[in-house]
Amino acid sequence: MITNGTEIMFSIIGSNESGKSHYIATLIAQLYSQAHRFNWSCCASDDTTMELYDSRFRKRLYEDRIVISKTQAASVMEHHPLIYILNFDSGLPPVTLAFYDAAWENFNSQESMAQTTRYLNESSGVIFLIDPLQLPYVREKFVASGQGGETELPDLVQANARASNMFQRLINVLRSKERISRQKPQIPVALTLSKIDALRFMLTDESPLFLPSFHRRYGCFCRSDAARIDEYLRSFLMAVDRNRELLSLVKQLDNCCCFGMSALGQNPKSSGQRLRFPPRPMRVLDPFLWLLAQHDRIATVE
Ligand SMILES: Nc1nc2c(ncn2[C@@H]2O[C@H](COP(=O)(O)OP(=O)(O)O)[C@@H](O)[C@H]2O)c(=O)[nH]1
Ligand SMILES: [Mg+2]
Repeated sequence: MITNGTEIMFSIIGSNESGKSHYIATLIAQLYSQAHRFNWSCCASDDTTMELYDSRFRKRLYEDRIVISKTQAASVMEHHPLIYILNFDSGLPPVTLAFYDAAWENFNSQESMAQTTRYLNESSGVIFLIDPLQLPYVREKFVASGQGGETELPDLVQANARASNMFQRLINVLRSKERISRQKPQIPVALTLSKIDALRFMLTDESPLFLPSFHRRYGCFCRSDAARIDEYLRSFLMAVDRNRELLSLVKQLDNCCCFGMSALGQNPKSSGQRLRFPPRPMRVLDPFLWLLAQHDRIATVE
């Protein structure tokens, strides 16, 4: 995702099957459906964007109710990003958002990651997606709890695409972008757990992830809501990431906040990749609102 016009750019990065394509699809839908709440308006900037969104994302997810296929999303959209313009009622300068749905292979080495996200170098923020179902401890618990078998889980990614390796690679790319070798990169990074719907079996209903969003209630970015979830997810990672790899990487960043979201609000792996009901996104906007707030584009409340 890239925003310019005012030279603000964001990137979405994550390993294979971490949920990038579905995230982009539902984030764009939310930019429209939540416009009244957040006092912005969103419009597609060109015909290609409208056609691509319609054929690759909207029709599949919302009409045919099947998941977005891998090749489908990546191949075309790497060359034709979806471009939208977000106008704010507040009169703040609009931002242009460009979404590249990159193929996962391209994040498997530092060099190719930097190339694929040509714009990572110019990014003003990163949403880094981690699929919790790819964390070995969560997988074990998922199977042991009788939630489903291995077939209902995402394929395990190769070692070099593991979330922690990819996260380290991202930090290295950001360090070289900021031309620092040891210090912490300053750029805001939203460490975002995807597919939180599938974690319900491990978490209580009182988990802040499943409580109504205060950002939505107030129509702006709510700091205490984000802080609650950040704290909650840090303890969650402490418990499930037994080698503490992810948390130690978080400490290598100057400005990192943890988020959780679900694009679909259901696990299509358990229903042959067909959706049982239309997408019911959960907290998809949270990391995006945080990045907008980091760049003073939306109002913030405590
Ligand atoms: N439970 C659950 N599964 C999801 C969700 N979003 C995606 N998935 C599953 O994860 C798979 C990979 O998602 P995708 O967006 O293609 O990942 P990408 O490779 O990073 O683009 C999909 O085929 C779905 O089975 C979600 O919100 N919840
Ligand atoms: Mg994809």
